[in-house]
Amino acid sequence: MRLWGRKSSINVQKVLWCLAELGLEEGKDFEQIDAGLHFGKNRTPEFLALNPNGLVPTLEDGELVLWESNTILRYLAHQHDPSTRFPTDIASQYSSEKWMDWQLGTMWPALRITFLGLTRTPESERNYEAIRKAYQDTNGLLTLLDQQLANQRYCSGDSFNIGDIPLALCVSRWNLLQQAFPDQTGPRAPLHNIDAWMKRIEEGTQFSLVSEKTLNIVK
Ligand SMILES: N[C@@H](CCC(=O)N[C@@H](CS)C(=O)NCC(=O)O)C(=O)O
Repeated sequence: MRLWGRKSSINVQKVLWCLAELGLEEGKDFEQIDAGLHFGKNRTPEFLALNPNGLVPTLEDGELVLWESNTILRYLAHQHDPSTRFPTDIASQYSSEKWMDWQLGTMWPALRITFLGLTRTPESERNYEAIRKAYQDTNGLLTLLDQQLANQRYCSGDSFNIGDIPLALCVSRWNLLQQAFPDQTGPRAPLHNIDAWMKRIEEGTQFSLVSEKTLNIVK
């Protein structure tokens, strides 16, 4: 397999983390190619032939080419999880799917405004009102996840599932942004079930493999 994408991208991190959970090793089971932002490569004709969006991550597995990070996670779990690291009973699977769609369609679009505004936009061009509002909107959205985690240990039940991967990467950015830019984000909602879930994830999964790369982005 070949994974195109820089390791600082949230969407590439999803895939790297998932590969690690499945016991797949860089250099042995897959190769990773830095692409995107200052690495470039994602607008070349060769890359656009793989992914016409010109975005990372893009995964090649033999003849199959996939893009859309959450779809790549679904594929990897389906195709490369002989030990069933991720629960596959129908209730767990579709609860996990639900949170993955929510992450991509609802939560990240809000937090992305704060993230890009504070980390990728020159200070003179930042819309601080929009940045703060998006952060506060994310506080409200994450309350839904916090409520779910009051009754169960992970997003889809009592076992870690692929849906936890995109959620935890967003929550990690939500935490780090507030720590790095408290005046611009405003307060972080005190969501203790999310805190306990993040601790379980930090201690019981391969999260640390990708989280270091995130620290550098928000500094
Ligand atoms: N919905 C897509 C979004 C992909 C996306 O926006 N990727 C960003 C990085 S997180 C990208 O390629 N940006 C251009 C770049 O890095 O040059 C996914 O989940 O894979």
